[in-house]
Formats: sequence, C-alpha cells, structure tokens
Amino acid sequence: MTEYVGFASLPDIVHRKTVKKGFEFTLMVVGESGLGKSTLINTLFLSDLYKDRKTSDYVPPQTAKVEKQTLCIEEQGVKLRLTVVDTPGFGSSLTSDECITTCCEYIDEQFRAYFSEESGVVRKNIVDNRVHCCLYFIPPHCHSLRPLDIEFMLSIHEKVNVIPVIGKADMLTEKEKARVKQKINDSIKENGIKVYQLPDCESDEDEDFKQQDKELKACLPFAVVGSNTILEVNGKKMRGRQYDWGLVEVDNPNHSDFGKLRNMLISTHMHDLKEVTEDVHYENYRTQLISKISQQAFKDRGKIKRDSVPKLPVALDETDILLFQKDEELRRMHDVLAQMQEKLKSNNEKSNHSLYLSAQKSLEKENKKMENVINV
Ligand SMILES: Nc1nc2c(ncn2[C@@H]2O[C@H](COP(=O)(O)OP(=O)(O)O)[C@@H](O)[C@H]2O)c(=O)[nH]1
Ligand SMILES: [Mg+2]
Repeated sequence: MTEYVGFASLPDIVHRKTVKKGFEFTLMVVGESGLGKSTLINTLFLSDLYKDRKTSDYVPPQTAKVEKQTLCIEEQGVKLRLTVVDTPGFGSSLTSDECITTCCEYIDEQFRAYFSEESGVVRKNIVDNRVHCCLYFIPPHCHSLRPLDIEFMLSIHEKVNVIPVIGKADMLTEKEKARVKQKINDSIKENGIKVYQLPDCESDEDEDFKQQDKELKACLPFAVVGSNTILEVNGKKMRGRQYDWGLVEVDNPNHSDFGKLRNMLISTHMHDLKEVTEDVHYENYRTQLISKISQQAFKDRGKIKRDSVPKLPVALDETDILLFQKDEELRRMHDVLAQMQEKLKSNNEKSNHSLYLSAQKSLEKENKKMENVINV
C-alpha cells in the first residue's frame, strides 16, 4: 500500500490548467490631455499595438473617445490576453467632469457585464474585461496634486487599482523629481486617496527580491518617459527621446521609472492587481448592485398585489430584471413554506409531511442555484 494520498501533485495540475487557460489583464490610462498617455501605451507594447499605423516617429492622434485594444501575447507557452484602454484626457475636448463620468461608466460597465455573465447559466469561459489597473497621469510641473487630480482619483479609487504616474518626467531634474514625488505622496495621504498598495514581502522571500521590492516602493509614484522613436546607439536599438543636448533612454533606470512600471504591471504584480480587483473592487460593486436590487424589490413589494404581474424596477437592465424576478420567486416559495410549517404544527398528517419535505427540497435547490447571485 502506498503512503501517499496523491494530492501533492495538485499544484502541478492547477499550474498546468491555469497556463492552458491563459491570463487576462486590462490596463487603463487616464488624466489630463497631452501628458503622454497614448505614447506610454505605445511604448509599453510598441511592437504589437497600432500595427498598421506604426512608423518609427509615430505620434498618436489626440484621443477622442475610449479606445480599447486587445493583444494576445505568448511567452514560453504562457498566454496573456492584454487589453489596453486609452481614454480622452480632460482639458482638450472634454471637461474633467465629463472625463470622470466617461471613465467611471466604462469601469462600471465592465463590472456589470462580468456580473451578468457570472450570474448566467453557462459560467464557463467568461471573458474578464474588468479594469485591473488604472494609471493616473500627473503633470511633471505640479507642485502638489491639483484639486481636479484629487477629485478624479477620489472618484475612481474605490472602483479600480489606481497607480499614479508623473508623465513627461524628462522635464524634471533629479532634485525636482524627488520633490514632486514627495509632494504627491503627501497630498495622497492628506486627501485620503486610496492608491494601489504594493503588498508586503513574504518573510521567506530571497534577499534580492526583498531589495527589489524596497526599491520599487521607494520610487512611487513612477516618473515615466514615453517614446515611439526607436533609435540606434552603438549598434543597439532602443526607445528614446533625442534632444539637441543628449538622449533620454526610456528603459534606462537612471533616466525614467518606465522599466520598473512595466516590470511591475506585466510580471511581478499582475496577479495581485487581479486579486484586489476581484476581492475588493468587484465585490464592492456586486454588494452595492445586489443591495440596490433588494431595496427596489422591497419598495415595490408593498405595491404588488398578490397574483398580479410584478412591476419591474425602472432603469434597470436585463440582469437586474432577472434578479428581481428570482427574488420574487424565492420570496413566494418562502411564503409557501411558512404556510406549510404552520399547517404542520396543527396537523401532523403523513401526506402533508411529505409535501412539506418536497417543498423544502425544492427551496434548498433554488437557494443553491442562486447562492452566488442573491445574497439575502
Ligand atoms: N517630453 C516628453 N514628451 C512626451 C512624452 N510622452 C509623450 N510626449 C509628447 O507629448 C505629446 C502628447 O502625447 P500623447 O501621448 O498624445 O498624450 P495624451 O494626450 O496624454 O495621450 C506628443 O507630442 C508626444 O510626443 C514624454 O515622456 N516626454
Ligand atoms: Mg491620448
């Protein structure tokens, strides 16, 4: 007889299944117009995005609406479906209020679509388009966060993982960069903005990793430089910005935090960003939606006459309507059960008892079916 039950191979099986299924990640960029958002997106994924439009000096046109690009990358057999959401910045055609509304609606819409799929009968192969991370662009010349930066971040910080970045950081000297970073961090604290918190390092991690993590935390907010120009220096191709006085290399850690940001997003913290989205932001949305539906159903309950067609809540979509109907169905079954329990108390007949059991069974079945839809 073997001494092992066999579950030691579970991690391998889970790993294989996850790799086979692939990963999904969505990144959004927001902030004032002209701060280099579209350029940074291009810089992050230069060879793949905007394929047909690309030239080495490509300058993205001003972003007029929410633009979504998806690309599938495969690296050593691991698949990643990456979606990048570029948004129109405020200050150009949109006011900051319009821009806030556009971004919030986009994020909520993805949550709603996911909720709808998750509540459906077929839950296999759900496409996850929820926004896992939002880069909020701050101008390099600000002395602290401006009121509209604060307002913007406060409007989205409970919906998405916000990572503030200083755009066009090549405009700052080293000293200025350090000062601006300090001012931004102070302002984030003072205004109670909940930006994405890098998780603490596990105590059993190796020293190199711990050191990297420390450096990453110390350099927040990232001061980034973007470029679509590929330059050749000493036979080496690189992305950079060529000025009369010299060259700014996008990937050089002494010139910009771009490399750190990319590494964090695409590699080290992608999983955590997804987990926080699922456990905190989506859970918030889900709880609020369910409570909204329950309240609406509760309000309408008083108005609904027995056996009349229930009046559906206004301004709610198909999912809400379905949930509302399910809620009504569940409530009716509770009523039936309560009546039967009453009857059973006074009359302990066998036939009634079996009827009661069958009603109880169907109620349990229904409850199970809806346990991740209705949380009452
Ligand atoms: N100096 C500097 N200019 C940049 C940088 N990134 C983009 N730009 C330039 O700034 C202008 C606006 O860039 P764009 O990406 O369209 O900004 P968006 O409106 O935020 O999407 C373009 O002319 C870019 O070439 C940067 O890191 N440094
Ligand atoms: Mg743009």
